[in-house]
Amino acid sequence: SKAPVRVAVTGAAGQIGYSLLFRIASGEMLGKDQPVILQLLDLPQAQKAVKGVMMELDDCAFPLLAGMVATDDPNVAFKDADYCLLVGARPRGPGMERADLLTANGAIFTVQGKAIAENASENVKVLVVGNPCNTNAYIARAAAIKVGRTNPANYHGMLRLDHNRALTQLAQKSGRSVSSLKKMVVWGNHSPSMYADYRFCTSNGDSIKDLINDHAWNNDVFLPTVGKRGAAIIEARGLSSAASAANAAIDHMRDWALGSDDWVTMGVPSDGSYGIPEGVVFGFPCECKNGEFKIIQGLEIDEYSKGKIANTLKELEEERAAVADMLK
Ligand code: NAX
Repeated sequence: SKAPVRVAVTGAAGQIGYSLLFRIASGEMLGKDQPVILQLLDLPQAQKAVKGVMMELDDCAFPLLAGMVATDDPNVAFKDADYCLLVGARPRGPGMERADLLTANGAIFTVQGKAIAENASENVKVLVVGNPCNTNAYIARAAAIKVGRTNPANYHGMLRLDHNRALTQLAQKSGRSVSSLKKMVVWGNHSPSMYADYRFCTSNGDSIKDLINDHAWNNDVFLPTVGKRGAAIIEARGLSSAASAANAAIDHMRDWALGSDDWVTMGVPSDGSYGIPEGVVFGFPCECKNGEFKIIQGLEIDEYSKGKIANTLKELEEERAAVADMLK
């Protein structure tokens, strides 16, 4: 049988943690033959709640759960970690400006990026879920680069929830099954500015764009529905998306680790592809194989798409400018 791998999860006492940890421990993320050790980070005041979650994990008697650690120290949480899911973040409080949110999170993610680079496995794969997730991933990566050791390409932000939201909207509109849809992509920031692009999307070889053939629906219904889905969930549930966010994190990590036969949207540090400045953590279409990901190259970007991509990039550039001083 395989040796256990170490999976660090931050914000372990939160809502997403409560959906995520049980699925990781049951083997849905890394495979039904891969034992895992969970290394759970949360704030000091949340340690009691983390203990409660660990009691429930114990009570599942998961065959693949080879150990658990709870801590409020990032150096302990990330020690020898093979996978890090950074879920915990500073939520936007009443009267908090966007810039305050960016700097509050900047402080968290500089510490965590450094702690990962100093303590984790050299091949660690990092996924930031906590918002603003693209810029938080950018910050963690920048802090990690100062340390060295880990691979700067392996600091990702989560766009997969947007990708999955888009797939279901398209399936419902086209009458095709979600499982038949291939080659979806969401460009840019995990925010309402993201550009869910189904120009390349197919269902059993048929073009979804041709099947739907409705530009007004794309612009006036589809994009706003996907972009504002998080707000719609809060409005309906009184709480932000949690199970679907945990599901997307599982999907992202599973495909990255085990491979995928379809395109998947990942927020990855740009290598300059499609004119996105190097290092900006941006939603791109990717393929995954043997534990590696690659940005799909050579897709045609039409005028409408150019405008959408420029718009979401502009927002990310503004976020990057707002945290630049912290990364000096
Ligand atoms: P909760 O408030 O339920 O849980 C957050 C947990 O993180 C708490 O237990 C808190 O104590 C902990 N925490 C805060 N700061 C920490 C730190 N410095 N180190 C370790 N733990 C820390 O939030 P939840 O609903 O679980 O959401 C977590 C994050 O995911 C939020 O930032 C949220 O905005 C973000 N989301 C991201 C999504 C995405 O698609 N990328 C979608 C869902 C979600 O909105």
